[in-house]
Amino acid sequence: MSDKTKKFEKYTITRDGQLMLGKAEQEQIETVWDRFEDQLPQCGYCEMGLSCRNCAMGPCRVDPFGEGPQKGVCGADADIIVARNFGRMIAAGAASHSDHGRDLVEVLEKVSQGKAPGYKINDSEKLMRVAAEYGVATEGKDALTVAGELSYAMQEDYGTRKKGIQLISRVPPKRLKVWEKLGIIPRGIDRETSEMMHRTHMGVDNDWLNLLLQGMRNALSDGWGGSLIATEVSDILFGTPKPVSSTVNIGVLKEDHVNILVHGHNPVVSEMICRAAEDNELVRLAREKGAKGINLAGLCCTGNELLMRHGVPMAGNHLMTELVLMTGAVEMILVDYQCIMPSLGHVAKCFHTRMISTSDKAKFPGMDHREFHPENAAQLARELVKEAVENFTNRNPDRVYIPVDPVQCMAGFSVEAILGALGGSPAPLIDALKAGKIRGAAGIVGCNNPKIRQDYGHVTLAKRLIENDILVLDTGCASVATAKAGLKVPEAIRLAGPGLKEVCGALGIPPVLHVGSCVDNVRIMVLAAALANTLGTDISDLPLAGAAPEWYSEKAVSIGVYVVASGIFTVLGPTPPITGSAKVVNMATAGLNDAVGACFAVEPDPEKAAVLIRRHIEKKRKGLGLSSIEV
Ligand code: SF4
Ligand code: MSK
Repeated sequence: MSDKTKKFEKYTITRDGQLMLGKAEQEQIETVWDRFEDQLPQCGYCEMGLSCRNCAMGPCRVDPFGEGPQKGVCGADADIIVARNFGRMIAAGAASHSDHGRDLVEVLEKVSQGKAPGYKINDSEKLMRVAAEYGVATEGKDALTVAGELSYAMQEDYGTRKKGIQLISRVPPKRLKVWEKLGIIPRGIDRETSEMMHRTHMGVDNDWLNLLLQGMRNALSDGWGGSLIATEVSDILFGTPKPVSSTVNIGVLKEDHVNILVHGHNPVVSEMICRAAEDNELVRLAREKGAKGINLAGLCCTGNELLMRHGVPMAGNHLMTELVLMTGAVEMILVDYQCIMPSLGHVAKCFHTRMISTSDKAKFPGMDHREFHPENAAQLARELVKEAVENFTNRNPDRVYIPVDPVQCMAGFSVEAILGALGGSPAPLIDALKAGKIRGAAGIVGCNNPKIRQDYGHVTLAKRLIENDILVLDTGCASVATAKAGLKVPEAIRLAGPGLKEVCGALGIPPVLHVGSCVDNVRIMVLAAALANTLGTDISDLPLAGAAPEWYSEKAVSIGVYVVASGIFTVLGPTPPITGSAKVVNMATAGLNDAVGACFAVEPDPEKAAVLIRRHIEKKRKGLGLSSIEV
């Protein structure tokens, strides 16, 4: 099949992706790329953010060439419409992360009440630390009592009447002053999203700049609120990640095993499946059915959560989720929520794979719905793994196609693990930055998007940065891309510049560190804040940058905005739908510099994006009085 796969090189740089696209074509199974091509040309008004359907007087659109209408029926012009649309994207993204966080807090509460059999406190040291941040008295109290009080305090944070959410206490004082001056200190987590939706209703906020300010406050309620809570509570319940070795790509599936995949974002379900897949009785049953055992693997971010904490292999990122089904070797995929294409149930019907949805918030066509709650999760996970095992006998061995070998990778770089590798404090990292061995650090985050050749943006950018002595920290689908490309093993230092090679070599770590899932972008923010606090400076003064080379989701918009509002320059691959307003574009790509000390750039070519990031990092080095080079 390999010679026939040449034409798929324009879709993906991955060998497994190309080969599986060949199988899809052979079996005439539609993929995300087919549907993308069917949509072309996509609506130009929508691409520019110039269409509005916020009320029933519309839908309306503004003509970007100045020939057609310049205002919607209500009188909203291009600037208002673009800013409103962008604000709603942020609200949706912030809501998604924050609601994910809330689900974890509710599990923490049930654990404290003894109503969540199978779940427990895994990191009580972190529990006590975070509880103290929330003002929960911990002395003389047992972990469950503290967990109950912390969960209450966190739930309060969602609707707090205080002037700011709790965890902005981690933000450097200089940054807080910036937010204070702009009036964008995030108040309650739910409040900011709710207010964003209110302001974008017809006839409310019709000042594009005021809308953008609320957009930043809303995104900050995600980054320093909902997402941060999601990460911290996941660590408390399931353990704070430590460096771990594993494997990645479609080759992690095993022909002679029952293969079960988890997909989505929230570890509440996948952790239970992980435990059930190790159940001796179920492994024995798998052997009785003719398999050698049970093989659990991940997809997207719930996979990242399991990879980070348990070294569970990773089958693929966003655009691999349909293709993995075409191996014909998957007995069951369990999904929770976010980034799960509604097409998956239909693709699965072409094979014996059973698709299971698990959240009351996320039902899908072609999937069986089996709802997880903290009370029933352990039991239900066992039942479902048993059903997956029983499904093994329905597999057609003649259709099994797992054409590649897996690639080794290392994951598990939480802030605690990074500081641990550095001997307990950021000081060695700061020394390496000062000495110029490491020029700076960049976070590469976000998704795949069929508009960009799959993984090309992530991998090319990461390679260019590490070869120029810039440490890369990545999350989400970006982290899976660089892992597949072999950048997440200590030996990858051969691709790094001399300084980064020396530092990573001495520590035995890869030059591209896997920091976690989408919500775990906050780990990068927390590390940046810790660096700034140690240096007594602001995050925006540090030689740091962010990039989302293949982003697609509203969550990525919220992430990008809270990263920039926190002071980190960020380069986007795909253009956000704001080009219909010159004012909004100018503000996002330049004006924000004056307001928050950072801005966005848009550059779909990762080679050029790398140059932008290197230039920015050298500029920041110069500002700190460190050696800098001309880029
Ligand atoms: Fe049209 Fe204004 Fe209604 Fe939007 S809010 S659909 S621009 S009338
Ligand atoms: S899964 S948000 S496609 S990173 Fe987090 Fe990947 Fe983007 Fe979803």
